[in-house]
Amino acid sequence: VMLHGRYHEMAPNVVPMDYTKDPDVKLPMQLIINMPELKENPFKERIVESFSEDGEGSLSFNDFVDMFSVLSEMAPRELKAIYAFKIYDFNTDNFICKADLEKTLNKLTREELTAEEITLVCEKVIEEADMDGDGKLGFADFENMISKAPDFLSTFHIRI
Ligand SMILES: [Ca+2]
Ligand SMILES: [Ca+2]
Repeated sequence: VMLHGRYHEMAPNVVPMDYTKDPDVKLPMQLIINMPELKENPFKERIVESFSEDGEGSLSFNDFVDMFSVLSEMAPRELKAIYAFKIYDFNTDNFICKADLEKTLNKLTREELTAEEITLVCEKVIEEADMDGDGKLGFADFENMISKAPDFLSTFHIRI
């Protein structure tokens, strides 16, 4: 109920109060990423994109509810891990490679590290987490990584 209110208030002229008829309404990414809960999140565009069923970043009310349930502090860690993996996999090849991890770290550290520092950290993280030795992180490697470095999940907790 509260989420419907939030969804409605972003575009009162577009979002009906009555959802019993399942209206075909979507709100553009631009509106969603400006919500106070997301505005400061360095991954906001990636987060919204990964919940957008049409893949273009627009969210139906259902997508919107899914997004908040994964981001909520009550969501199971495993579920957050699945989405974090998806979000950090910038080139969507189902692996976190060195380039994905560099982008991730740049965002997580808000570009406070030098390029050399980022490269060093990435190499170290991959070396430690890469259990099958293929030089990139599959989902099992990724879970291994976040068990050692829970900060990788911290950006996926928001209060609503
Ligand atoms: Ca990738
Ligand atoms: Ca691997």
